[in-house]
Amino acid sequence: MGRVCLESNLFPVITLEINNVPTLFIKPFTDVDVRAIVEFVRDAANLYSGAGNTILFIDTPITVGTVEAVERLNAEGFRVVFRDHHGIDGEPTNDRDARVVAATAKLKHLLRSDCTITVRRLHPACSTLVRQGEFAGAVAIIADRDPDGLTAAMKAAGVSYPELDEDAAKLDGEPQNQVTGSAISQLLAKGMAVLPSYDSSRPKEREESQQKLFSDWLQAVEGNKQARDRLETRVLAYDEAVKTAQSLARTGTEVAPGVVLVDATRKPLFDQGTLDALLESDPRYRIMVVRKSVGPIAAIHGIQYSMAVVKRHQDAINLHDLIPPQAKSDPEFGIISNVSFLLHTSEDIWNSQVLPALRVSFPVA
Ligand SMILES: [Mn+2]
Repeated sequence: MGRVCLESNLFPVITLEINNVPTLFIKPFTDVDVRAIVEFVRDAANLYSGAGNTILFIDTPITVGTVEAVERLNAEGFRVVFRDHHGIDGEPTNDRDARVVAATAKLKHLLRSDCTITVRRLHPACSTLVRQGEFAGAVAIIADRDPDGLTAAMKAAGVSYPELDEDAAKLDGEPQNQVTGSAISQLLAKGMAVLPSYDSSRPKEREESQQKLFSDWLQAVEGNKQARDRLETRVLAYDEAVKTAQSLARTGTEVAPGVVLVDATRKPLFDQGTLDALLESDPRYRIMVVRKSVGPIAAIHGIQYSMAVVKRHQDAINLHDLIPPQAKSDPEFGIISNVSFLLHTSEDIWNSQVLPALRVSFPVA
């Protein structure tokens, strides 16, 4: 360990060396993210001269930034292999989906058979898109910065265990199912559930905690007892967060037909999966909203509203219909949405656009 890697002063990043393969965990949204990817790969290539020229992108959201990073690496002579399950399932129904379809087409045109973009329905976990150790000789892996990205990158680099694919699908699913995997998987899920939320006064805190969590979990999978003990201490914090979620669930109010709102601004440390499960158990509710003082949008705008469609209504309700079709998913603009059943907005957008739409015409019963 320890030969890697990029240490940026501009922003914190999560990196691991998995079975000697430098791995960067990132969601490419901005020019800075694109630069981080390109520089990470260049550094990795310099450190490991002779390691071939293959770069694996796995579970990376298909954004304009992703396409740009792939184009630049391709132009620099790297062989980029792209495997992902964020493709649009069926016809695009809004501008955001259309942009993903366009970006997907660009990647497929550029990378041909090295580009596999499928859908979550067929591949609930990205680990099923790689064989164990298939990319053990890669120069670098670029992965999504979540447990699906981590498990897929580990398997690709050659670190796996029998239940990994099944666990990864749960880890990438609904919050209440994330903690239902194998014992080792639960340590990762519970650790993720109690990561500190992004706080602009301590911008590196969350990243550093997640870096340590990913690093300890990788080592625990490889059999390291101390790493496993450190993960167990995070489980104690998780148990507390479950209790807080239970008390928050009792405070939910219906703000529009079928829409329940919980104000968690005074109790930021709660378990999302527990809260979701309790709210979902009420048959009146189709959309759950949590008002938060923490998170990427709250860091910029003060407050954020995080919406999720109840599982049984996810086919019928698309939260992207609540925001202008040309709206960009970017915390700076007060909107984050990568999937149709999750939407985060600033308080301004919630009050001026989302809540009025929910009250007047949405969701269609
Ligand atoms: Mn994923």
